[in-house]
Parts: sequence; C-alpha cells; structure tokens
Amino acid sequence: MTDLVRWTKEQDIAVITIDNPPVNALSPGVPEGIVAALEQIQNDGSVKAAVLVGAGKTFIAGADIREFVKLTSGQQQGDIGILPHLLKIEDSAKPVIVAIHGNALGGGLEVAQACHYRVAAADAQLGQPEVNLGIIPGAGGTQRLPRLVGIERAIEMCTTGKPVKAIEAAQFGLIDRVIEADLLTGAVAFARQVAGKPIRKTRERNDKLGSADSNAPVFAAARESARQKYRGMICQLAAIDAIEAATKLSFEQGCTEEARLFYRCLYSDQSKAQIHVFFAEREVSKIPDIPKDTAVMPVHSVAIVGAGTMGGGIAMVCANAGLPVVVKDTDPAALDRGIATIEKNYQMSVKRGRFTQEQVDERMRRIRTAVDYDDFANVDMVIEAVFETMPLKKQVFAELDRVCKRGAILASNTSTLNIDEIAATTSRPEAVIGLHFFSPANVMRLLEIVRGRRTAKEVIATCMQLARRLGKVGVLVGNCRGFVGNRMFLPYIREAQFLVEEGAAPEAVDRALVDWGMAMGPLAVGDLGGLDVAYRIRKEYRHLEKPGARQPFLEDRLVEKGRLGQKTGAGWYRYDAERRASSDPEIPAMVEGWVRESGIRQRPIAAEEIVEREIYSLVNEGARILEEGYALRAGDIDTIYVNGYGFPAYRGGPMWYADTVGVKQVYERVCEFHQRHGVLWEPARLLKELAESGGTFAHFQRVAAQASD
Ligand code: T1G
Repeated sequence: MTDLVRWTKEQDIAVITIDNPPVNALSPGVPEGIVAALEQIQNDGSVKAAVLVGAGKTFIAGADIREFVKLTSGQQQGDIGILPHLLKIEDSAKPVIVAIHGNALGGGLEVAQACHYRVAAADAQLGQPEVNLGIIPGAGGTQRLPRLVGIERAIEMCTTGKPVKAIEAAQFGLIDRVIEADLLTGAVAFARQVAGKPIRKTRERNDKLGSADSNAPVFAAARESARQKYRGMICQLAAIDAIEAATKLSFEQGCTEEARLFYRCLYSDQSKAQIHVFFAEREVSKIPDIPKDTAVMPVHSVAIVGAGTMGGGIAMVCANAGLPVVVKDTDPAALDRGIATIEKNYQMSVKRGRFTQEQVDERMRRIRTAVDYDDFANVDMVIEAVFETMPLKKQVFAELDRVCKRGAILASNTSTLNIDEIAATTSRPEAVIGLHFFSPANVMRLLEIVRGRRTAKEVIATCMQLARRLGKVGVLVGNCRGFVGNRMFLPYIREAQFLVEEGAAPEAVDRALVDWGMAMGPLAVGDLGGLDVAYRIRKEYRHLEKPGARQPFLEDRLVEKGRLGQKTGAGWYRYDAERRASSDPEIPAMVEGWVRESGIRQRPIAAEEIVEREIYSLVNEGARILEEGYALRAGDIDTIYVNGYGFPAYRGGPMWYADTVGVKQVYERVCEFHQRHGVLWEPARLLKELAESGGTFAHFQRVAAQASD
C-alpha cells in the first residue's frame, strides 16, 4: 500500500484504488503502487480477482505531464517508465478488471488496455489525447489498442486525440460492459462472473491486426489525411508509424519502435510548445491578487443587448451551458433575423451530429426575446453586444444602470473600446467588466475578460469561473486599446499591407504564414472579418499613432473602392457564392498603380522575411503589453493567440516561439526592421532587457498593473 494506491477486499474480490488528486495522473509511485497491490493480492488465496478504480471524479487522466517537462528540460534523466508495470498487470494470474468513471486518457487508457476486462460508467470518456501534447501513446497504447479495436479505429483515436463515450466504446469492443447503476458494485459483480475463467492478455490478441495487403491502403490513406489535416505536425504521422509497427512486428519489437517514436516526439520543439500551451491554458485562471476563495456571485440568468452576429452567438453559448437567456433588440426584425441565425446554426450542429434535435429544442426554449428592458430587472448578468461605437455603448449602459438590480454584473462585448469610459456612465463601475467573445462566439474557445480600473474582484472571479461553465478559456487582460489580442493584431495586419506595398503578392504573404502554421493568412482574415472594420478603427485612432509613423494605405484604397472582403464578394481576393476565395487579377494592377503613386520601390521578398516581420510584430507588441502589465504572463498571451487567432499550438504562441527562436535573435531582427522601416518597429523595452540579460518570456511574470482601488 502507498498513499497513492491502496486496496481493500469486497469478500473474494480485491478493489485497488488509485488516489492521486486532482486527476489520478500516473505520477511516480502510482504504477508501482498498482503492481505492489497486485503482488499482495496474488498471495491472498481468498481473493479471486481484482477491480482497479480511481478515487474522486475520474479514473487515470494519463501520465504525469509535469514529469515530461522534467525530462525534456534536463532536470531528470531516464524514461517515463510506465510500460514494464503494465506488463506486470497483464501477467497477473488473477483477472484484473478496470472500472472506469470520468476520464481514462492516455496512460490511463493504456492501463485499462493492459487489464483483462474493462467496464465503465455510461458517461465515462476514453481517449488517447497524446497528440494534443505533440506526442504519441508511450506505454504500449499503439500496440494494444489496435489489438482491441482494429487498426482504423486505433488510428482515428490516436491521430484525432478525441475521446469516445463508454457506450460507443462498448460497440467497438474497447469496453466489455457499460455499468448503468453503481459502478463499483457492478464491477465487483462482473469480476465475480469472470473469476476462474481463462485470462486473455491483450498483447496476445492478433485477430484484429489485419494483413499486410489489407492494411497497406489503410495506412496510406491515413498518412495522406494526416498530412492535410495536421499540416506541419509530426506526432500524428508518428502515431500511424507506431500502429503500423504493431501489424508487422512482435509486441515487444512494436513497443521498442513505439518508444523510439515517442521520445523523438517528446524531445521535439513541437511537443515542448504544445505542453507549454497545456499548462498555460490552466495557468490563466490564477490571478495573483484574486485568491481562489474570492466570493463568486451567482449567475443563474443572463440578458443580452443586441441580436446581431455576436449577440446571437453569445446567446447560444449561454443556452448551451444551461442558462436561461433573454435577447433584446430595439428592432423586432433584427430579433427575428437573430433568432433565425441561431436556429440555422443549431441545425448545422444537428447535421454534424454535435447535438440531437431534442437538445436543440431544449436550448431554443432557454432563449427568449424582448424589445424592451422589462425582463432585465432581475437578471444576474447582462452582456451588451451592440454596434461598436462609444456613444451607443454609453447610452445602453446608462439604461442598464437604471433598470438592472444591484448586484447584477454589467458586461460589454466591446473588442476595442475603453471599459473605464463605459463604466463611468454608470453609478456602479465596480460591476462593469469586458467580456470579449470571438466570432463565431458559439465556436471560438477564447474569452478575453477585461478588467476595468474599478472592476470588483468578485466580479472578476465570477467571470473567470463563468468562462469555464461556458466552455471557454477565459484570460484576464487589462483595459488598453484593443486589449491584448487585437492590440497585437493591429501591427500584424499592418505589416502584411506593408509587405504588399514593398513587393510581395497578397497570396505570397498569406501562403508564407499558412505554410508556417497559421490557420489563415492575415489578408484573408481581413477579408473574413470585413476590411471596413479595421478601416474604421484605423480612422478612429489615427490621431493616437506615433508621430512620423508610416501608415498602410492599400486596404483603405480597397475599402474606398467598395471591396470590403467576403461580404462584398471581393477584397484582397475574389469570392464566389460559397465564399470560396480565388486570386483576383485586378489586384496586382491596382496595387502596382497605388504603390507607384506612393513612390515606394518594390523588391522581391522571401517567405522567411514575411514570417519574421509578421510574427515578430506580434512578439514586440506582446512584450510591450507585458511590460505595461496588461497581461499577467507570457503564457496568457500565448493562450489568447492559440485559442483566438489561429496561431499553431505546436509553435506554442508568439511569446513561447520567441523563446524557442531565442529572444536575442528576435531582438536583433527587430532592431534591423527598426533601422529599415522606422519607428513602428521600435523594440519594446522588455524585449531589449531580456535579450541583453539572456532572459526568456516564459519566466517573465508581472502582477497586473491595475490593482482595483
Ligand atoms: N498530468 C499532470 N497534471 C495534470 C494532468 C496530467 N496528465 N491532467 C491534468 N492535470 C492537472 C492540470 O494541470 C490542473 O492543474 C489540474 O490537473 C486540473 O486539470 C504514457 C504519454 C483530465 C480532462 O493529455 O485533458 O498519458 O492548474 O484544469 O478541466 O502514453 O485535465 O489545478 O494546478 O484540466 O477537469 C495524456 C490531460 C497524458 C489529459 C480534466 N493525458 N488532462 O479537465 O481539469 S500523456 C492528457 C486533461 C500520456 C502515455 C502518454 C484534463 C482533464 P492545476 P484541468 P478539468
């Protein structure tokens, strides 16, 4: 018995319990504890079989990822060392039945595969999510899983990383029985039924491994699809290689090949970046001056002002989380359009199998509409999502201040406007906060939570918790222009225009970033969001630009020609009725004419320079945001960019990427750009400091500059 693993007896059945909160990770001592318990059980003649369970809310959620960081950072030598313990479980003379509740992920599912039988609660989830960390299963999962479920299912589970529900897993043989009633009682009863029967070891089952001829096209198709779906990533292809090894080699040789592929992935920059993203996404909820026990206000009802694209998406997010929501719009026609869009989006989700029709009906019943504030008096939270102008926002917040109960949270979905200025129109600035959703709000995981100068800690704590309830990654940011995400995005899309002015074709700019890993090129993103949006922001804030700063002009010209992007069928690209993009032969001619007028001399620009100028513009502005205290950690910025701006997780986010390249190298390039392109490339003080001190962004942390008064 160790303090991580204990066992008890239910008459003739032993129950081995893993107790390593919060997620029963396979930390050092856990695999050893299971094996030690089994050895004692072998010697206890009164025991016929053993059931393996997890204490708390879940079974094993995988290997302890922190141990990987110790290995790859050189703090620790050796290997993860789980596989030998699983062989001992499998070699138990008495049947071992795993009983799964919550999650059996990664090493947790590998433990289950090494057991002789698997039972689970109906809502349990089973998966091999290692690719989300840039690795592959490393404890025999690529060898045992195909033996249990066949190669195609194994490939799908290991390359998508998506978990499956126990009921589905039972249908394809991964689970032997779904227990509807009490799991432990059901598992012990099941163990009694199988006790004494011949034991089947998973590693000896080869009936589902197919033949070289039948497998070859499956592996070829899987590799082709992985190359397209996971552009630039190595782990999915490595997982396919390991599963193929299972069909060609003995179990032992297959495990050796799996280990070789596993460590190659683990020590790759891609995996280090993805593991950084994993922990950064969990770190964002830790706010230095807001302790974990800060009071959280009840949020049982939400009202939304504005039934446009954002208002409708936010209503869906709330309804999906079980919250009753009222959507108000002054214009009944806008309300009808808003509801129609919500219904259309839900029908798409039904088509894609995300929701059943019953679930959609349930959600639609939670959404009510209103043309006045009558229903706002008792709501716990209001989210304003009206047109992005300050006068309108101020008018709405003055009205909310009049009609909403004391204690209600008043939030704005503004993406650029000053939260303090909005809050100042109310008698309760401490209740005002920014909740910046990203479009489409019902899809994008990111939520920027904007702290105003007077926002109360309880309001912030409540919104951080609400973000999790809404299935969002909530990141706390300071109240500066464009907050964090959009403030960094401004120099990024500006630099894209400068690159075209200087001679790069629009397609070349976008292709360079997409080939590098971005989900979409900066110019195509402009077309998606509408070139008029950035045009209006540029105009509104031109007076705040640095004196003598170069101004981009191409998008202004496009907008003035009515080319607003996808919504007008033309922007940087031309779009057909299905909004598919194609190059527009008119663009090179127009650009050439406008550039000639400007006197800018054009030159060939390599993809490498395009990527550096784009990504380093993010890093430089990110450094400024950190030094000014508008973001708490570099990891927060990385979490924002990976979840809100299509930044590849396998590059870790802009700040992590800068550390990977080397802050000194980034700084030197930024200085060169400063020389060549002027004041907009002035290096951030923090970038300079870290470059000169040999520091990294990963360790830079600063308490939010704005402590509430
Ligand atoms: N290792 C270490 N810490 C972990 C962990 C893990 N596997 N999983 C979670 N945590 C910590 C997390 O950092 C947080 O800490 C706390 O637990 C709660 O997590 C050998 C190679 C299970 C679905 O990829 O997906 O096995 O911030 O906030 O929302 O082949 O955690 O409180 O200090 O996420 O309820 C494969 C990773 C590993 C699953 C629960 N397993 N975990 O979600 O809680 S590789 C995974 C999750 C592997 C083998 C291979 C989720 C969860 P803190 P949380 P949650």
